[in-house]
Amino acid sequence: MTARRTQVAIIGSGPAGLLLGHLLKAEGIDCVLLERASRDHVQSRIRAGVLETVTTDLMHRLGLDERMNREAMVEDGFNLADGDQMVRIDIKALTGKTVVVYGQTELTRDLIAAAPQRELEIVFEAADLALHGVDSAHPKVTYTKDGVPATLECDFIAGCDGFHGPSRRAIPQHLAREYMHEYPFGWLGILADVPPCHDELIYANGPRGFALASMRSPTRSRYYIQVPLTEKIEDWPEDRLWDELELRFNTISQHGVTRGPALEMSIAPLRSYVFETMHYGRLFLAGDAAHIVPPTGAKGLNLAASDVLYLSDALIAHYRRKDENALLGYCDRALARIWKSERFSWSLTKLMHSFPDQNAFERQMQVAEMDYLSRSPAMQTAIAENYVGLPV
Ligand code: RFL
Ligand code: PHB
Repeated sequence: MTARRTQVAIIGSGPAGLLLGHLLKAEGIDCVLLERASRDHVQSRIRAGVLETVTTDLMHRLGLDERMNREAMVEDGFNLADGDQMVRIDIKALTGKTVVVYGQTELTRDLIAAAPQRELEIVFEAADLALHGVDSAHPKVTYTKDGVPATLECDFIAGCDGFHGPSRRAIPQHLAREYMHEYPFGWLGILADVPPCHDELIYANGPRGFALASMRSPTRSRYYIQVPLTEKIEDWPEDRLWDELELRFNTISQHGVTRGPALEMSIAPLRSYVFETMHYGRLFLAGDAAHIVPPTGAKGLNLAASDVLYLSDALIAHYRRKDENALLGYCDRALARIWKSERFSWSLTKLMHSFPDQNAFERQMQVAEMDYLSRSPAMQTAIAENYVGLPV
């Protein structure tokens, strides 16, 4: 049995946990990250691709932006298509801001690579993790590493362990409220080393359902299509998916779809979820541990970034100035931004997907909204300011 102490025990080394760990360490606050998966597993998960300023600003502030500055692609706009009609949302002209394409995988790698030199300890493969005494003055986390039981005592626990992690369950049900909305489809994604079909992202709706043309670099593409929840990855040989992507994008994209061997293919269900409260005793939740958005609009990782910005501010105020108000205000401050991102992701999902039980009237509502959007700078601005990220 090993036992030791830190100021903040951080559970999970996804973007939320890693960013929080670096932000606290930069202020001299002691913390340890406990991660169930292996380093290789964490570094190879293919997920988000689009970063808002809130996320890139954190990387700048941490001085961990060198590779991102060099490799990220700055996007001045993106496209919404319905059938062959495509509307370009000029986010730069409409908001003065841009987003960047830089994979979550790359961000995670940069944060993990910088951990040793910043003396940020990450315990990978921490098994059987459990939270104790979160409503007491002496919380602790127990886990097993290489078969040896370990205890980490701390002042605070940051639950950054994603949707399936144990932190949220440490909050008594009767003190919390759950909001859940499930969508009747998932996204099938493919990553391949082929040039993107278009210079900017295209979110496309049409009679065959939703599809997204995204990218990671000028030579690496990321595509998604909407699939019924009953479908399995085995139902989708690569050629079937490429055929489908050609049908969706060849008539509307600049360069047409280039096929290539898949580096990764996976199916993710779509859901909207908020867990209120994000604070109980000495436990604070951040990122996917407390909320999920459907990926339409690319908000998930960026919300994790705004949560940990607020949480690190609050912990710094506690340790530097003994100011408890920021910790008490964390949940409300985070939720105000979360609900607006929930709304945007939900409304873009509704506009851009084919719903199995959709009737002719509901389809006409999508057509009318796209037509309105194509003619209304006011509506384009509303979409653009949400896409680049609402103020923090
Ligand atoms: P993560 O990334 O899930 O990290 C949680 C970590 O906790 C660990 N963990 C545990 N550790 C110890 N003990 C336990 N018992 C544990 N249980 C879990 C896990 O192993 C993991 O390492 O949550 P975090 O940090 O809150 O980050 C959230 C983001 O990962 C997520 O919101 C985004 O990926 C969502 N998302 C997107 N977000 C964007 O901002 N832009 C995008 O373009 C975008 N595209 C996407 C996405 C998510 C997708 N999927 C797969 C759901 C596209 C897709 C397809
Ligand atoms: C991605 O490139 O993985 C991506 C981009 C935009 C989204 C979701 C995912 O809205």
